[in-house]
Amino acid sequence: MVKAAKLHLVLGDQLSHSLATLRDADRDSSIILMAEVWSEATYVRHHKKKIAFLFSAMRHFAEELRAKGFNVRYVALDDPDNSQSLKGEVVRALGAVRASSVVVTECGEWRLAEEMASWADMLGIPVEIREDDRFLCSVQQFRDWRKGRKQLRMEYFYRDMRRQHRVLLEAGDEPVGGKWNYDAENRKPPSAGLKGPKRISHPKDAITRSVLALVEERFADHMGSLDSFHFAVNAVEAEKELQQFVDEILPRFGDYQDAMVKGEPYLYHSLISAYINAGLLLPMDVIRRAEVAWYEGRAPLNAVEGFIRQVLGWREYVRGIYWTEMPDYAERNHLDASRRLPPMYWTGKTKMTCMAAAVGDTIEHAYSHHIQRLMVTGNFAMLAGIDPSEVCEWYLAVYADAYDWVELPNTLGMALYGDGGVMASKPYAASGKYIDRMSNFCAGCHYDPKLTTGPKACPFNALYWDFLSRNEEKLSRNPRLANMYATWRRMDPFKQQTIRKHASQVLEALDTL
Ligand code: FAD
Ligand code: DLZ
Ligand code: SF4
Repeated sequence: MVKAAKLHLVLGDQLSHSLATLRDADRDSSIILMAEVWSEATYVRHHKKKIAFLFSAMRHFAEELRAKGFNVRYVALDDPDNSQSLKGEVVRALGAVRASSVVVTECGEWRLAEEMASWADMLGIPVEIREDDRFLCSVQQFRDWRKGRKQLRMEYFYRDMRRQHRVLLEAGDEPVGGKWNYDAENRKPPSAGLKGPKRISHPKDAITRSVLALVEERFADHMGSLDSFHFAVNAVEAEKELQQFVDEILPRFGDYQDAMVKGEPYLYHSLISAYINAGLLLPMDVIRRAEVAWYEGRAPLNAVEGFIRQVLGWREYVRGIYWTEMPDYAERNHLDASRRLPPMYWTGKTKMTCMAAAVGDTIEHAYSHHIQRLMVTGNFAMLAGIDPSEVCEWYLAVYADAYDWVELPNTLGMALYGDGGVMASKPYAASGKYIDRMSNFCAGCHYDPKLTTGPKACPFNALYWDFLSRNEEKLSRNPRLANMYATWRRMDPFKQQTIRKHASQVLEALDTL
């Protein structure tokens, strides 16, 4: 039996050489364990591209560790002895090597964190769970930050993070340019013919090709296709994408952050979420690269500040919300929504051009950008009163960047208002008018964004008023919705009734819209 000082477990979304788990890994006596397991690959029916990306990135990371001289025990999904669970693989590894303890970095999902907390008793040896210092705000720091605050607002958290990490700051504690937030200059509707730049692609090496074959064979019934697999699968490739973003794309990130264009899934977004979340890029590196682009005059402040706010602000904020609100957060359903998720979310087959585009991009790329997630698929699910647990399961399965810590607050809290206002100060509810303004979807749609009732009416319109009306008790005291409720109340009662009747027909026909 080999004698190992410690067994260092690296999870699939922990592919960073600076990971706390590896801090004291020793080339002579440590064993580094990585395992592809059925339990992690199927706790939701992950998109095929998400599984392929992660398995290929895991295998590349294991090779890099071996090249650095570490002893890596890598268990592939089709290894005949694979127990197909992380716990089972830790037990099996400890049967093969005599380690005195297990070391792991805190994971990103409550279900696994709970399981890992019981490993020490089960194994009879210490299991050291280290803080994940790739994040810029620890869970304890976030807990301290929110203590005593009646209302949580990302903007104040973000300013504190800017001060703490000295990002886009003048010599004192003042923001560069005099303002903390340049959103007023962002978010333009798409100009005619707007197209995003061509993205770099990466050659598929032997590791990726063999993972693609494995995923095709074992996960045939999962959503999505493996055609034109375009993901970076190691840090060098992810860095190339970041470089292209900073050099060519970032300057227009702010302007078109909220724009949506048919056939242009990426526009000016960075596409780095899957890489940061899996550990191939580190958030602070990404932030500093964008910051330097502004200091060197290569990107305007509205774009750079807007981008940094997403990574330093929103990303850290949602993680803090997740760990300080769980476990009951996942069960919340403030608006008592209970409808089933319509099949269009899985097939993309619908006459609604905006939904077909958002779901179609998702099926093809395991990606759609923030506004499609929030204002199209999320908005529709909220207006239609779809059960949050079904919506959250969908988002967790279909995006390559999805892990519970980031998906849940964004979906349940931001998109569905299922947490009653912890994440968002008001529901992000919008009618077809918003989608028409921010996209080119409506021009070619079967439905008409200007109509609220009748067979050609945009389904978002009647659903929007119906949503406000049926949730009046819970929402009408929100000052940010006062204007909308005033408009609704001023409406002729017959018109109100006609709209609500049409909304109930739309809800009855959800499967065939
Ligand atoms: P960009 O638009 O280029 O933004 C830059 C980076 O900022 C992103 O890569 C990401 O790291 C960070 N970021 C931006 N917004 C957020 C946010 N709201 N929360 C956390 N990080 C943010 N993001 C995920 O990483 N995983 C998810 O599972 C996820 N689920 C979402 C579900 C819903 C309903 C909504 C509305 C948003 C969700 N987001 C999620 C946030 C956001 O949509 C994605 O991070 C973004 O679309 C990823 O694309 P990008 O890398 O091109 O981002
Ligand atoms: C998402 C995922 C998948 C699909 N497969 C694995 C796997 O086989 N092995 C592994 O260690 N991790 C995998 N992951 C990522 C984990 O689900 C992730 O570490 C936890 O959900 C915690 O964030
Ligand atoms: Fe979507 Fe309505 Fe516009 Fe059609 S008309 S694309 S359903 S917003």
